[in-house]
Amino acid sequence: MRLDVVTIFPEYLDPLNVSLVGKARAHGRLDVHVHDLRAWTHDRHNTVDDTPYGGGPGMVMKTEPWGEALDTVLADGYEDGAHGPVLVVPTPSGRPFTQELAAELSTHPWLLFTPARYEGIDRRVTEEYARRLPVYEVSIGDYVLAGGEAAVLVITEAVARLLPGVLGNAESHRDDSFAPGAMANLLEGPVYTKPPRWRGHGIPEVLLSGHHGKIARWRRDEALRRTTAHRPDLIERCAPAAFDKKDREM
Ligand code: 6GU
Repeated sequence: MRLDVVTIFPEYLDPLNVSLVGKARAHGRLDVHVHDLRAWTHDRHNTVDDTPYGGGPGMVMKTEPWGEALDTVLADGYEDGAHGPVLVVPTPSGRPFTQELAAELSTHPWLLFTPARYEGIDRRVTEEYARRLPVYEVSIGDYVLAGGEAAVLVITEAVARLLPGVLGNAESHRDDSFAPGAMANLLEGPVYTKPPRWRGHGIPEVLLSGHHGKIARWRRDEALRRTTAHRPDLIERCAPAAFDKKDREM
């Protein structure tokens, strides 16, 4: 998968060299290109923003640098043989980023991110590229960030770990909170490793029983308990058939 990020803070994307995403790059599974938007300005101050039409606080990112930047990045990518780019526009007014959307994005060979600062990018930029490319306007949650760069890191990490060969063990995503399947819509319960006693804390007996059926049931109970406490909205979304008599007695 190819990733391009156009930003006024290229160094904000340095974490893409680290950990799982960094390793995916090193192994050639991810081809990451970070570009400085100011490279496509032509004035002495490398201006990327201006005051909003209609008035109001803050500044709006200008059309021209984004247009030149995106044209150049697209041309370069096509020249490299990439095809099927999609534009991912991080914005608090986008559609919610979910595991499902991460899975959908992970099927595209090329993602182009346009994280904005200030009050966002002049609407005409999205309009223009929506004529040529699928555009996903995406929000990572109900809070406001100072810019979209952190959202690019979040989205990239969620997408990269779904790419074939990146996680190593395909089973690792099977029980993920939000993964499809029997535990769909349940948060993952607690996990433990050695030693068996630490500062007076033991581990649940059942995990030492070797009884796979009992262990699976315990994990499901714990997932249900945690989901009820932290995300009752997810329980509401489960089909009633997902619960048995024992669940209802919990
Ligand atoms: Cl994608 N960008 C910004 N600036 N704030 C956000 C966001 C994105 N998602 C949630 N809040």
